[in-house]
Amino acid sequence: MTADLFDALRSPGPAREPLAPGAMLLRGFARPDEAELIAAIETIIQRAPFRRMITPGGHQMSVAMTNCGPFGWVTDRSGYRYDAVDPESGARWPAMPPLFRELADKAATEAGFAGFAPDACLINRYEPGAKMSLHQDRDERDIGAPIVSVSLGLPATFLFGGLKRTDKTQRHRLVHGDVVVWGGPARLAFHGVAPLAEGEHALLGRRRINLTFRRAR
Ligand SMILES: O=C(O)CCC(=O)C(=O)O
Ligand SMILES: [Mn+2]
Repeated sequence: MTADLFDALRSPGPAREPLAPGAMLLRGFARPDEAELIAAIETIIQRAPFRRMITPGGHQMSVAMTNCGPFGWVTDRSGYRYDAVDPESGARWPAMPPLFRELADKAATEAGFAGFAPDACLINRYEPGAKMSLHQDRDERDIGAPIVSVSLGLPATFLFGGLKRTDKTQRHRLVHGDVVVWGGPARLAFHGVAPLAEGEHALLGRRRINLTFRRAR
């Protein structure tokens, strides 16, 4: 028996579902922290409320967004960028709670990317009907770091493709507490979220909230 297999039998750990080389779905990984995560999100959105941003093409996104941490991802008519300041308030984004950082690092480590130190956390709010089209996360200066994506609230269908937009996409149902990590050979994989179905979540109501952790600078 190999040491790895022995370890796996002794401490099964979270349910892991490999999606592709470099990409891993950690089922229920954020569940133990759900109450603290939701409380922290409520505090953040008091200072930096959700808003539906405008794409460079002039379309309003269906997903409402805000950020915490040193840098926040924003889009407007001039393009996509990371900004240390919330353009709505002119103030710095709320600090990233230590729990967020720790959870992101733990999940990255679990997926094989130890030492992840996110400096940006984009917070996405989906209401029924909201979606995110297939895209790559490529506004970060250093793509050596992975992406860690935490799902809370209503379930969603996550689309995960390859390095070309036209590559076939897999569909994965993500539920409250699931975490997806992609990096290394999967770092620039196309991904998106199908239109959110109607529903009511016990803790978050008619919403899905996604935390996307990145190393932006
Ligand atoms: O909501 C999700 O699960 C994915 C979000 C995402 O891909 C992004 O914010 O770039
Ligand atoms: Mn993305």
